[in-house]
Amino acid sequence: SVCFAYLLSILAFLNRTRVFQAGEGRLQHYSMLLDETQERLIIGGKGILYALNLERIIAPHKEIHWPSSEEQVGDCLMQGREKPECANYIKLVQHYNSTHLLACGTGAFSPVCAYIRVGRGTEVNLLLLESDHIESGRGRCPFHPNSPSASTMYRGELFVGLYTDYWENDAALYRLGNRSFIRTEVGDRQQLNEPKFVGSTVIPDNDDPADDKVYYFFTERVTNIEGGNKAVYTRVARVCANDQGGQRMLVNRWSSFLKTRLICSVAGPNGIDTHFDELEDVFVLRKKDEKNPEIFGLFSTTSAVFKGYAVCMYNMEDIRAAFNGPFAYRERTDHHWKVYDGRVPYPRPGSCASKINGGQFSSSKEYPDEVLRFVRSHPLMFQAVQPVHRRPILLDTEGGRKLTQLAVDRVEAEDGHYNVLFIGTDNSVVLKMITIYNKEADTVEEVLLEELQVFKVPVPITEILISTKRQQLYVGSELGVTQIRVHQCGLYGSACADCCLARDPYCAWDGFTCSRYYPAGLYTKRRFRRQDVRHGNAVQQCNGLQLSEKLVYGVENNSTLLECRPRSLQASVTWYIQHGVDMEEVKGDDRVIQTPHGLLLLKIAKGDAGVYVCQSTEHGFVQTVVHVNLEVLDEGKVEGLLHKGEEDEGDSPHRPPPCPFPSLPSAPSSSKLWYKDFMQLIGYSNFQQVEQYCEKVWCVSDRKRKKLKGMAPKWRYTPGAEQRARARAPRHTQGQ
Ligand SMILES: *[C@@H]1O[C@H](CO)[C@@H](O)[C@H](O)[C@H]1NC(C)=O
Ligand SMILES: *[C@@H]1O[C@H](CO)[C@@H](O)[C@H](O)[C@H]1NC(C)=O
Ligand SMILES: *[C@@H]1O[C@H](CO)[C@@H](O)[C@H](O)[C@H]1NC(C)=O
Ligand SMILES: CC(=O)N[C@H]1CO[C@H](CO)[C@@H](O)[C@@H]1O
Repeated sequence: SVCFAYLLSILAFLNRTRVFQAGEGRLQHYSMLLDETQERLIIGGKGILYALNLERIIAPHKEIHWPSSEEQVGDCLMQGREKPECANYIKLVQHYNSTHLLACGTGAFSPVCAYIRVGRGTEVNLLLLESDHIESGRGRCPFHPNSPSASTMYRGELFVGLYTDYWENDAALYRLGNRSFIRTEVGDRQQLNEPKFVGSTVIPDNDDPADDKVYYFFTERVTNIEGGNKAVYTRVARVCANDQGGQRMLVNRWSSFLKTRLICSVAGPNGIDTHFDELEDVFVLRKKDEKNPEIFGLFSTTSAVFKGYAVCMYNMEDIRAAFNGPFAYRERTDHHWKVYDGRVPYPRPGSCASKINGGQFSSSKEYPDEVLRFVRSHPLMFQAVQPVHRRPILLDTEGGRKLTQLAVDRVEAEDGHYNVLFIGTDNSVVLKMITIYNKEADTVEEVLLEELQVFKVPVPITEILISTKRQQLYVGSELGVTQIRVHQCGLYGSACADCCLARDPYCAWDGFTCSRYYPAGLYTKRRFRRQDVRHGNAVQQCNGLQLSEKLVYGVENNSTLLECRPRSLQASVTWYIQHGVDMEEVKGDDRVIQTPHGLLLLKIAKGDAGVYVCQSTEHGFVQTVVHVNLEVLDEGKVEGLLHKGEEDEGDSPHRPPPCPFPSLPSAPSSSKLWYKDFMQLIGYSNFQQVEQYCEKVWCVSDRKRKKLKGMAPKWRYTPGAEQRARARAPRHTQGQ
């Protein structure tokens, strides 16, 4: 299937992708902003901002240059920095208000921010840097181009996690408003300990905006009992968006900062879990219910046991439960964390100044000191957040490639909703996958739908944005940005079975071809669609439509091969023989041998005739690949028929079989020699058409070829066909 997917990816590259290439080195460290209302993709690069057309990113675009001044570059070099670092890398672009974007850059180790005027309506092409209002970017943009940061804009205020200083000693979660700022405590390792910021987002708690919370996702170091600084954990932290800090203490400091651990682990063989603790990327999948998005994390592990990647999914319900649960507490840093079971002051530390507290507090500045002291000394919750199903929805332990980015689309299919994962790698590939949870077995099935190569040369993918509205992905690397449609159903071919087996929730068979699936109701007419993402059951969906069926003639006492090659190489194959509605598994023996090409029957007997069903099993899912109807002719009759075909040109009601199998030496007595038969048999498997096959094998005359052409097999399997097929078997006798 990897090979198949690769082929698809090449095809896909031809007309599904568009690549925007920026100037040399422009996109080394950059930021991307999707602006769906204005149909723009904003990219902040090295000393430059691009505004691309979302529909066609290679259409003529706007750009503005914003380099560091010579003086700034000079200062930067004086400080001993390398030339490439001494530039204005634009690491932050956010919507600021209805007329302006906020952009911040590293400014050659002297962060700067500016407002970019963007057009609306008729001025859609406007892109203007307000160059007389350049502000300091400290606390908004890191100094170093490589430094991790995460930001989100909410009601005109910027929430950002970053290193705020030149030496990268001061990590902080900041909020910068019109006149005020608020941040985590300087140098408080209980709050943040060498964090690597990955993402942040605002999620409402209920219908009261005063309870809206900002969530930050990051990794940090944890001190173990021995006082060493070894392990890394992934954290989710949250603050109230309206936090005003304290009045006498915690002035300009969060009065609501709490954090806990995000777990993503698998059970090991010896009962020891392997934890994926390094968060690589996070994706917040918004739903109609804004309060309950699904959170997806892409994690890696560098455990000694194995290296690999995992995707875990979290419910807001579980995240909230952890924050509403007990606080963690330890007597000294060399003690274990325990549940804090003392008195918790009121209002509950970490809650927002809102109606939740009876409207008693209009601002956190009114909170009792006791509450502020508590939150300051107990920032950690005792309960960690477990992923949905308590396990990853996806595991990648193959090694060889790195997974770097994650985006998720929620797709409605005939049999429910699917989360389609788009996972960026370090070698220009985006994996498009779905995962299916089996409740009964408590297992997760991963289905690789497509492997999309988005750049022609291998390069790490550093950004994936998705526009659900446009059904497009925007995939960034240092080479440029590729726009790619999230589906191309036509690639799965026009057959019902192929479309169904692809299990792509975007696609369904519409009676003619594999095309985009739209749920009923979206269009007035409900169309005829065949789709089964959960099981890929083509037999059920496409029965009587397009199932692969074959008629094979075997000659008594000779050999024949019943071909069956599932599309996926990982699939295991089982053969059945059909008896009416029952199917009996074919047990291999000296005479009946399973090969990678199909079922080889040596020294066929009359009793071998019947309908053979080849089923492939992959990840516990069973698919029927082909039905083969084997008819057995006796040797003498075949000989007779061959001659008869030449003598009798008339329209005989007893027509000869279209294509008997070639002559072969009689079956060897020892099963070890069967491969000779086998090699000879598969030598013909390149010929797909029966006529071609017959020509090759029998070298029939032109006259005869014409005759055979009209006899291409038309047999299709339908229930009860077995009996009919038998009844149809040639009844002529020798010498007729
Ligand atoms: C948006 O912000 C910019 C920069 O502060 C300001 O000049 C502009 O007037 C604001 N626009 C609106 C509509 O408030
Ligand atoms: C900051 O200004 C915006 C408008 O630009 C306003 O909506 C918001 O309420 C202000 N925030 C604070 C904290 O004053
Ligand atoms: C097939 O072989 C068996 C012995 O192996 C023989 O008895 C039988 O007559 C053969 N059948 C035909 C049609 O040649
Ligand atoms: C029709 C056909 O292929 N017949 C062959 C079966 O095998 C014998 C040897 O056992 C050949 O002689 C026949 O030609």
